[in-house]
Amino acid sequence: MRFLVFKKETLLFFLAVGVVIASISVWVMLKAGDTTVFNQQSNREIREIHMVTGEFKTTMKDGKELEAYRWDPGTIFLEKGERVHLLISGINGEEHPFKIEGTTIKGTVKKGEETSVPLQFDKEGTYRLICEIHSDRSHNGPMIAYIVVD
Ligand SMILES: [Cu+2]
Repeated sequence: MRFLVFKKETLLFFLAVGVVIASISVWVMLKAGDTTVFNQQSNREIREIHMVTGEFKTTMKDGKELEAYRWDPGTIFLEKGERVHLLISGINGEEHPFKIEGTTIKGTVKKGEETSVPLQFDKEGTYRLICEIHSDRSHNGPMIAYIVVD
């Protein structure tokens, strides 16, 4: 009875072919992985949240007028790490210079214009969007919106 015997050169050839096939397989799997990640990111659109500047106004019995500027909606919710474009439309009030507490985000919303504010938070928490000239009751506010990140 004879066993199948290969020459040393033949064995080396098969070994080399095996290594090449394994390498190509690994490369294809990695490329497929890359593509999947890429598609997930590009298919995931940046969510838009729309906000307006509004105004509450009333006249008291003694004729005195009260008014408060507001961001509307007054609370928005984001997931941690989520990318959002906050689009603020200036309706009431000539302009509203704002900042977002705990960040370097600043800007101004002007009447008749839309201000785009890109948002992405790495930490959970409640961040206040504050109008710097209508920050409290004595300045026709409080014009504060709450950005809740969880
Ligand atoms: Cu304001």
